[in-house]
Amino acid sequence: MQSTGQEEEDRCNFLFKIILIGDSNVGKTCVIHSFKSGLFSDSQHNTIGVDFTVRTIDIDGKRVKMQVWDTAGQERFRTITQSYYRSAHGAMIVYDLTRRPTFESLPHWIQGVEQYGAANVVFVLIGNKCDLEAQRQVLFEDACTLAEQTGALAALETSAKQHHNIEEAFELMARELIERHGGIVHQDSQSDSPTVFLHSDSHPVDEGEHLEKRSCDC
Ligand SMILES: Nc1nc2c(ncn2[C@@H]2O[C@H](COP(=O)(O)OP(=O)(O)O)[C@@H](O)[C@H]2O)c(=O)[nH]1
Ligand SMILES: [Mg+2]
Repeated sequence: MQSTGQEEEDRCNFLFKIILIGDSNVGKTCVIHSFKSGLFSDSQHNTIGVDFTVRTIDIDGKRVKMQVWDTAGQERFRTITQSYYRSAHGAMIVYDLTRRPTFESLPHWIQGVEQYGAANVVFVLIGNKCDLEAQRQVLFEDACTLAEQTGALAALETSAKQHHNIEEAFELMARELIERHGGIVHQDSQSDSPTVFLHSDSHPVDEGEHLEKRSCDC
């Protein structure tokens, strides 16, 4: 028997709307595609209009539905309609670590989240294309510093192409959102921050010095 959409909805414990923003060609659509299917497609993604993808993940036995929105090209003009930000719980702000100007755009995108998003939107900085190490133009440390200065939850480096750190990025976001929405995700009752497995190239902002200097290992 096929379940109805409503039944499906009822079975999940949390539903979070996540938006991806950042300059054109940083890999936002590929990151979403990688999260959805684990696949990478080199073809152009020129979808017109705003679209979203849904994937339900399991976090410590809780079913968390992640509704992930793609700008679908609006960012080319650096103007995203305000409605895109509306009701977003989390934002992934993506830059291309092989193109410094896309990193320098981050304050612009953060400002958009602050201006149009809800007061408590959680955001992370994502340096994508870490498979292109030889072409790197942005140090991970710089992203960590910016994350700390701007109140981002974390800075992470990903490769949509190699499906590296993609799951971790969404899981990190999901755990923080569960936490903020009253869920109990702690495995370790001694800890006062969510227990999240992190690759060496992710940097939770409030975890202190031992995570400071990291480089991408992909
Ligand atoms: N090497 C590499 N290329 C990527 C990666 N992610 C995306 N790309 C390429 O970057 C280009 C832009 O990707 P796209 O997802 O369309 O960017 P968007 O405009 O931010 O949605 C495409 O040619 C992708 O194939 C990655 O992790 N590594
Ligand atoms: Mg796109």
